Amino acid sequence: MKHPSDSFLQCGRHRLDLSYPRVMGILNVTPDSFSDGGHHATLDDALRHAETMLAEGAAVIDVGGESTRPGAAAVPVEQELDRVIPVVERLVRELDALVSVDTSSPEVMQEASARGAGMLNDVRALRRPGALQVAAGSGLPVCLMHMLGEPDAMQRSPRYDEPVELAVACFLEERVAACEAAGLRRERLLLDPGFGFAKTVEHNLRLLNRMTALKKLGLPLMVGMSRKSMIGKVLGRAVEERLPGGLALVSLAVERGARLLRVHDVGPSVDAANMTWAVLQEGEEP
Ligand code: 9MG
Repeated sequence: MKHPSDSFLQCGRHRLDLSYPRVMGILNVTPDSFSDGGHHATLDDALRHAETMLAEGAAVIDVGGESTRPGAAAVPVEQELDRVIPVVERLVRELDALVSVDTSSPEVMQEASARGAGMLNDVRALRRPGALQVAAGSGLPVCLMHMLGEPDAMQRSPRYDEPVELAVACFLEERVAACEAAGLRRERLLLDPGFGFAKTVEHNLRLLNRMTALKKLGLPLMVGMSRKSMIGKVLGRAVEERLPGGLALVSLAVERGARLLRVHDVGPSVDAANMTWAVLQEGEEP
């Protein structure tokens, strides 16, 4: 397997090798992701879950304290800090994990990077006031995701005046330019088409099929489709029945160039990604 030096992302103290597909495990620390009360129990649960995902092969743990589901309400920044920062600290200190923080708030980015987070994942692509400057100053890699509008309104009637993959590529190109202008070098960026964010099922399917349009931007691609409604709508499956459909999407995303896969079900996704990658390494038909 080749390890070109430009396939490594320096994530704080960790180096993330993206010369082959890697898996990011999702760790939601929103109240609806925990079954019961006590703060201590919640933290311990989060830690145990992260430990399991690392043992199953997750390269990164993505910690989020604000739901980005369609219709989700905004969370005050103090609450987001209270939810996220203690988890980041313990993941870093006790598990030496490479932690990504799923946030759009500059305050959370700042605090998380000071406590040892290794990556920032922003579904708003650093468009909140101050986010660009804080992210640039953090020295961390950043995932820029495409989304039109805000989570509370985005699924009402998403419309694009051009093929969706071109609209997404154009948006991401513009955000990369904004990052570079703010001193955040492109070597620190990952790009994400934002499956399920202001997109119909048809948009999502087309975007995955045509993801090579984004590969042309020359930056590592991250995707998140795990358990999303696009699987439910195509297959008629409830959330807890979406793993087989999700694994098919992992495999296709790897084939279409994704190098970081954000998932709930880490073990099966690692296998799906590695199996697909093994096939791809043997070359294509002439
Ligand atoms: C936080 N979050 C939820 N879905 C996501 C996706 O598809 N990509 C990224 N980067 N983050 C996501």
